[in-house]
Amino acid sequence: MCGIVGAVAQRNIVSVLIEGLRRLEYRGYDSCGVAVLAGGEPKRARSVARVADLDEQVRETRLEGVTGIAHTRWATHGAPVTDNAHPIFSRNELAIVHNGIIENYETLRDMLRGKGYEFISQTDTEVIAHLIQSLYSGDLFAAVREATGHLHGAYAIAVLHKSQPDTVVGARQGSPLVVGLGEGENFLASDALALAGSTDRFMFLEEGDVCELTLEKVRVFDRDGKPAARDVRQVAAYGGAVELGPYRHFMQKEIFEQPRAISDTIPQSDVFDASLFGETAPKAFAEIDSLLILACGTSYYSGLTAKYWLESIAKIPTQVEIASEYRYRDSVPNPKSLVVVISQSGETADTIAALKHAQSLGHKHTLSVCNVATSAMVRMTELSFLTHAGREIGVASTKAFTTQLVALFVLAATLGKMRGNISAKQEADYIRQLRHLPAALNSVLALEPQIIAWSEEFSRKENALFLGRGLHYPIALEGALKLKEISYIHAEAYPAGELKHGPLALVTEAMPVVTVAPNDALLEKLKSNIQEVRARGGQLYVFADADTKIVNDEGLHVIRMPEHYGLLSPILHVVPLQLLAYHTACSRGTDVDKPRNLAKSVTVE
Ligand code: HGA
Repeated sequence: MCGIVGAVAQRNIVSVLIEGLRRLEYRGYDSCGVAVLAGGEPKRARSVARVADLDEQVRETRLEGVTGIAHTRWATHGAPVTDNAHPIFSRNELAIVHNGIIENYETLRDMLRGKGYEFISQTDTEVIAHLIQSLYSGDLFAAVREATGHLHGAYAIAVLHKSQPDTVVGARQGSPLVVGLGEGENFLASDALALAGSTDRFMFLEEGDVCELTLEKVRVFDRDGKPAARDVRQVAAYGGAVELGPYRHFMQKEIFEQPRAISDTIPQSDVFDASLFGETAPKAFAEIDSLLILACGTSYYSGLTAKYWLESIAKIPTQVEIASEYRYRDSVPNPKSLVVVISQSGETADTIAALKHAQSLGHKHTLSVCNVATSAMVRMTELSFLTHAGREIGVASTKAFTTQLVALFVLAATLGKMRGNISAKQEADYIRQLRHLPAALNSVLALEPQIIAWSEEFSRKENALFLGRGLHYPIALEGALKLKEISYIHAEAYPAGELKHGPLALVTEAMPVVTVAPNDALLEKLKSNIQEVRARGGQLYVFADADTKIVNDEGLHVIRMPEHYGLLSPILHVVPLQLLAYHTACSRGTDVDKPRNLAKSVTVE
């Protein structure tokens, strides 16, 4: 989603700002812009196309300056048109970029209109610009601190003012912001990644912080308005371009990277040890009596899969909840419940807010499963388990999902062992199966040509049903989500037993029914569900384990998966669904890596 880059330097900073935006591009955006102080005035360029177009504009117009801010916008308030693109100006004196949503913008807008401020854009951001300008009397840092006291909602901002040519002021509340420290120059960004190449020394701002960057100095005030010292951390943020190699899209590359990503995520240790989750994990895990998993989207589905593992392997009651629902409902907190938050980026606004909510309700032990070591989420939880998926560029998550599954399986096995529910032999078997997963995945990836043949059919459909049972129901959900996200085909997933309670009414020849059919205890039940669909003329597309004896027949198309992989089977069964969504989207000619209306890290509510 939105990205922020800012800099104060003694050299023309425009190329650094544009390069920073390029590094944040993969997150998804619909417009972008840059502003610098040039000749004592803020000057800007904005584009509703790509950062490459913005780059062309700044070259053509020779936009140059030593102090500047830049932004990629994912519109929340106001269409993605030039007038709404950031930087937003106030009276040609102040420029601001903003990530987040200001909830009381209507009240503030009325108040500021009353003071004579004219609103050019439809954004909520413009109220922040005019508010700071209205409070400005020669000290931008002070004006921003005062302004933040009036804002409700979430924001990370970077601001500059024509009267203070060597200053950029930032503030954060609910959206991430980091300060990058240079030699005689300083930077601001919504993600350290944006500044790779410019610095590797960072200060991660905390909630409510306001900072002032000048050439030689960075000052931070905390939410109580007191000067605050924030640790400086050395972070080697890899910002190099990720190569596409022989692949057509990043999503395809990331699907094929899963064997490597999974092998990097599987712990080296030959035993399941609580300390894999953090120093205090052995004590924390001994104190808990249940789990509460909070996540959104694909991460929510990895949580749903984990519930089956946690309850069957560790015999520990587990509740899984969509983060944006949990945070706004009355719940009954159990301080002995371990709160597990799952997010690829560790910046997902809804999940972070749900975590804070759980903490405020008295939940003591928290664990994040995340792909970014420096993320807000990892910093906020007592315990963490890092997935090693590597950078995921495609908006539709693939390798982040399967590595989350590995992490959550390790959690279930670790808790199972601590609670005396798995034997030493069982533990050794699980470790062996985990180690063999990359090879098993390679044989699933080899099914790609058969899946391509199916995708031709799918690309002509407008609806699809996905069925799974038990442990594979969340995999059906994930398969339907993938298809929706990138091919724009309407897809819904059901536990197969639910078919006769409603969705069977939709089944006709025109409705493909994708079925995940592992050879597990529910196979016979699933076979009956398959017959129910066939009896109504439905077209079934079944991913069946080799040993299920489900074979091609009229109305029944089968791709044979390898032998059944026990409890880890969901990690294999999701892969052909990713490939099916991918190739269907390619046949339909959609923008696979950047599907319409979606963004990579969902940093707004
Ligand atoms: N609300 C602002 C910024 C949106 C944002 O942070 N998106 O990720 C706008 O709509 O311009």
